[in-house]
Amino acid sequence: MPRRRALPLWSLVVLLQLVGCLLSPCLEVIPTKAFRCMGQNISGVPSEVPNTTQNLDLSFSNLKSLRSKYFASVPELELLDLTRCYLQTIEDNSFKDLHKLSTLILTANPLQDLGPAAFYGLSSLKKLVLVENNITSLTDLPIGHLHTLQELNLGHNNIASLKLPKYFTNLTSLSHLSFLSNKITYISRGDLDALKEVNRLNLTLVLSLNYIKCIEPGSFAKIHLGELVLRSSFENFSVMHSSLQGLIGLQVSRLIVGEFSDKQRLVDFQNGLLSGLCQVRVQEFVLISFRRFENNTDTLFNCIGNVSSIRLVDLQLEEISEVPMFSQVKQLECKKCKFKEVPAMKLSLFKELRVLRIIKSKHLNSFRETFEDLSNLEVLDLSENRLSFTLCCSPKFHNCPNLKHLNLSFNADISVTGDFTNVKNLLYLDLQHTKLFGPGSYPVFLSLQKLIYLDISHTRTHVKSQCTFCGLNSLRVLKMSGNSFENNKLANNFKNLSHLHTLDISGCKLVHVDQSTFDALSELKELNISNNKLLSFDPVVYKPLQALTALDFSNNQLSVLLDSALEILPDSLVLLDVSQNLFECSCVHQNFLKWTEEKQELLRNKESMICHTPAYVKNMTLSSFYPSSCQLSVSTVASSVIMLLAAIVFLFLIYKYYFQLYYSLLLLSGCKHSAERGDTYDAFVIHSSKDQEWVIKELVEPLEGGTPPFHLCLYYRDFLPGVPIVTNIIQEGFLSSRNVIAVISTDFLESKWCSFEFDIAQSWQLVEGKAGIIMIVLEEVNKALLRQRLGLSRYLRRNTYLEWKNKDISRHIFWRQLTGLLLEGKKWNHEQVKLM
Ligand SMILES: *C1O[C@H](CO)[C@@H](O)[C@H](O)[C@H]1NC(C)=O
Ligand SMILES: *[C@@H]1O[C@H](CO)[C@@H](O)[C@H](O)[C@H]1NC(C)=O
Ligand SMILES: *[C@@H]1O[C@H](CO)[C@@H](O)[C@H](O)[C@H]1NC(C)=O
Ligand SMILES: *[C@@H]1O[C@H](CO)[C@@H](O)[C@H](O)[C@H]1NC(C)=O
Ligand SMILES: *[C@@H]1O[C@H](CO)[C@@H](O)[C@H](O)[C@H]1NC(C)=O
Ligand SMILES: *[C@@H]1O[C@H](CO)[C@@H](O)[C@H](O)[C@H]1NC(C)=O
Ligand SMILES: *[C@@H]1O[C@H](CO)[C@@H](O)[C@H](O)[C@H]1NC(C)=O
Ligand SMILES: *[C@@H]1O[C@H](CO)[C@@H](O)[C@H](O)[C@H]1NC(C)=O
Ligand SMILES: *[C@@H]1O[C@H](CO)[C@@H](O)[C@H](O)[C@H]1NC(C)=O
Ligand SMILES: *[C@@H]1O[C@H](CO)[C@@H](O)[C@H](O)[C@H]1NC(C)=O
Ligand SMILES: *[C@@H]1O[C@H](CO)[C@@H](O)[C@H](O)[C@H]1NC(C)=O
Ligand SMILES: *[C@@H]1O[C@H](CO)[C@@H](O)[C@H](O)[C@H]1NC(C)=O
Repeated sequence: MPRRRALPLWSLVVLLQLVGCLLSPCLEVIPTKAFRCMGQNISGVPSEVPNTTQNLDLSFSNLKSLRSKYFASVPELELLDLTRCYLQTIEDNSFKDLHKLSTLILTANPLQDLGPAAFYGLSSLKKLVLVENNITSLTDLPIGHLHTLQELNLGHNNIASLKLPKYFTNLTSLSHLSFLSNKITYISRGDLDALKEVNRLNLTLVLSLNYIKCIEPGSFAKIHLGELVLRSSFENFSVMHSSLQGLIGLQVSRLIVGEFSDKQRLVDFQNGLLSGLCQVRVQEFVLISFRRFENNTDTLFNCIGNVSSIRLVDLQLEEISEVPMFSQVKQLECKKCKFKEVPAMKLSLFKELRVLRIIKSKHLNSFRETFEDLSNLEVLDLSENRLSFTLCCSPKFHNCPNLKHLNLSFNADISVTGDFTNVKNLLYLDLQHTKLFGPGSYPVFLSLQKLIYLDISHTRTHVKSQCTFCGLNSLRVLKMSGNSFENNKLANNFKNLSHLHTLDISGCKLVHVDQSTFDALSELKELNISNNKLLSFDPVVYKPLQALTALDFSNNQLSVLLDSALEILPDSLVLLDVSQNLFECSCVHQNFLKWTEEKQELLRNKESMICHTPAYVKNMTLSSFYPSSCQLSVSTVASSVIMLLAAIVFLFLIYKYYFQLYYSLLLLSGCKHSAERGDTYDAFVIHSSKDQEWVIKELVEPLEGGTPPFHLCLYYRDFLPGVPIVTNIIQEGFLSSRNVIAVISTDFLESKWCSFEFDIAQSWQLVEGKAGIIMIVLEEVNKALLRQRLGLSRYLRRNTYLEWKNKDISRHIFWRQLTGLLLEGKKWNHEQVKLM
């Protein structure tokens, strides 16, 4: 019957775990803190969610309804996501135990039945998301007791009226209230009265994507808001025009009006559209996404001329509209507009302007006009356009003495003349990623004595002139990565930049740095010289940089940092990146390798510090190379010592037990070969040489000459000459004989050789289990000694113990026994049979 194979216990356990994993509905996002159990058909919090959980995502599960104390098992919850859980009913006290919950998300549930105490217990709730919940009215929403609520999102519902119920006066922390994409059509006086009663200066009210037909004038009177968003809220131009009139009396920090570019209802911007805003107090006005501005946009600024900040975003505005007299606008931004020319003349009419940005306008390529008399202008940002112009920069500004920031980055190309007289107070100049003509060839920055920040990265500047940065005596930050230097070397280019704190010369194809290059930079804190082709870190060059805190030397061709280099690194250094160099991994550089081990906190990107040579350790990180190859750990030393000792002991044992080992080997080889060797002899005779006479006379002659004849193996006669005696004993004696006859006499017992042979015989008997030992004891033997010598052998079943007695009758018995024993298992050959 075939034995049934038992499944080992461990495999069962593994199997169970595997099944458990597959069936487990919850993913542990942060151990013991955050769990995601999505898409389950469950009724209740899954049992594997521990009571320590703070963040639980049950979205897309089939919950249908929530009962009282549904979440009792997870009292630590701070965020609960129940998005699309098919919830229709939330019974009273469902969230009762969640005193720490701050965010509750109920998006996309067809709520029909909300108990009046549904949200009881949520004493810390800050954010409630009731998006897409089929809510039609605010009146019955049981949230009046949520005093801590800051954000209430009611987007994508069917709310038709903005009439805020009385309970909103309780929501004193509310700062964000969204009705995005609802069905609000009329806003009437009194609707927002609840907002009047508390001094809510900073509420953001979102009414975008509604279908507002009318805002009754006075609805927003005496209301203070932080932000009001009205994007794609009106059906048509005339409705929008009259509704904005309805905002009269509103005071708002930021008013955002416009469309969504993908949900555009109103395309044209028409004259007088914003006339209603004359009655509104706005600090920042944002007009967003209007496509067509016919030629009648001259009223654009009519009612917003006194707003302190205006942002015009994504407007296809080709020209700046007429600027009202005495405008108060301090900040103006035009982003993604359609200007072709920098409208400097018209913009110069905003006399109060401090910050002007015209950015990301892909049609803007010309700058010919001049900014005039903008005595307050501090920041001019013309970045990310397609500007291409010459005569930068003085001629573009007339009487703009306060200009401090000029950003011309990410444009097409600019020719810099070196004339900065009209803007000599500049502090920040950013020209990065714009192709420049001028810098590098001659000292264009000479007059910018106050400049503290200069970015000319990636401007295709080729530094030929040693005086390229002359005059920049206050400069603190110089960024010029991705450019190039004459002969690919730094040669005294930074003399007199003694206040420099940050220098970025990464990716400049540098192969060499001259000795005195950094001599003036004693205040330098950050040096980025990465992505070059530098072969060495010469201590003499970098020694002057004694204030350095960060050095990026990555991606060069260093093979090692020598001791002298490590010594000059200042104590102030907290960040050093030497990754991606061509390190030579050799224990010759032990000091450096050991240093990298010790400076864990200093070094960045250690995983990219990789051996380059020799080839067999290529791609190995330094941190794995060093300890394995150069460091003798205690355990390696200990194990080596142990192995050495073991070897010594082993050799000693071999020396001491040479014979035993040798014959064991022979025995073992004998084991293999015994089958092949025939039984040449009937018996191998061990005896003392002193008993040789007895052996010949009493043993050999009668046995070999008798009938049947037996063939004995005798060492003096049958051993092969020139073969070691032990080999002979084994090969000729034991392996070729069926029996062993030990002739035991006093001499035998006293002879070392005989004892040795006898021992072999015994061992052989044990190993092979073959030859029996026939012990012939001659009379005069000391019995005690005999017992000691023969030990247990006497009693082994296969051994025979014969006593020789010089009496006829005893001899007869002796012979019968002996021949009987020798006959056992004897194979006759034909000759012998014939002879008989
Ligand atoms: C611009 O407006 C004037 C009247 O204000 C009108 O005569 C002219 O046709 C308009 N031009 C365009 C291109 O709409
Ligand atoms: C969800 O489980 C309920 C029983 O708890 C069962 O009646 C229902 O058919 C299951 N729904 C699905 C989609 O598996
Ligand atoms: C969570 O459960 C453990 C027992 O499972 C209990 O000892 C511990 O007090 C519980 N913690 C809370 C906050 O309920
Ligand atoms: C929304 O609620 C109304 C009743 O107030 C119901 O007739 C309608 O089916 C619900 N819609 C959805 C999508 O659940
Ligand atoms: C407003 O808060 C008060 C005091 O906490 C409370 O008594 C009242 O019921 C709340 N109003 C609503 C509509 O929940
Ligand atoms: C108003 O809230 C906005 C965020 O909604 C915040 O950035 C701003 O600082 C707040 N203003 C005041 C005066 O609290
Ligand atoms: C604008 O919408 C209102 C309300 O739907 C409608 O009465 C009016 O005729 C529309 N006006 C235009 C110019 O389409
Ligand atoms: C803007 O302010 C100036 C003076 O501060 C005033 O004369 C002008 O009427 C104001 N314009 C608007 C549109 O409020
Ligand atoms: C200049 O503009 C670019 C692009 O908007 C911006 O990344 C950079 O920080 C600006 N430079 C300064 C000095 O503000
Ligand atoms: C070097 O800078 C100092 C002020 O830091 C200034 O006085 C001196 O003229 C400058 N020398 C040159 C050659 O620019
Ligand atoms: C050095 O410049 C390279 C780009 O050239 C940049 O990736 C790296 O982050 C800079 N290093 C530091 C420390 O800022
Ligand atoms: C080293 O890594 C690079 C990229 O990871 C690989 O292309 C290259 O064959 C690797 N070299 C060796 C010797 O493993």
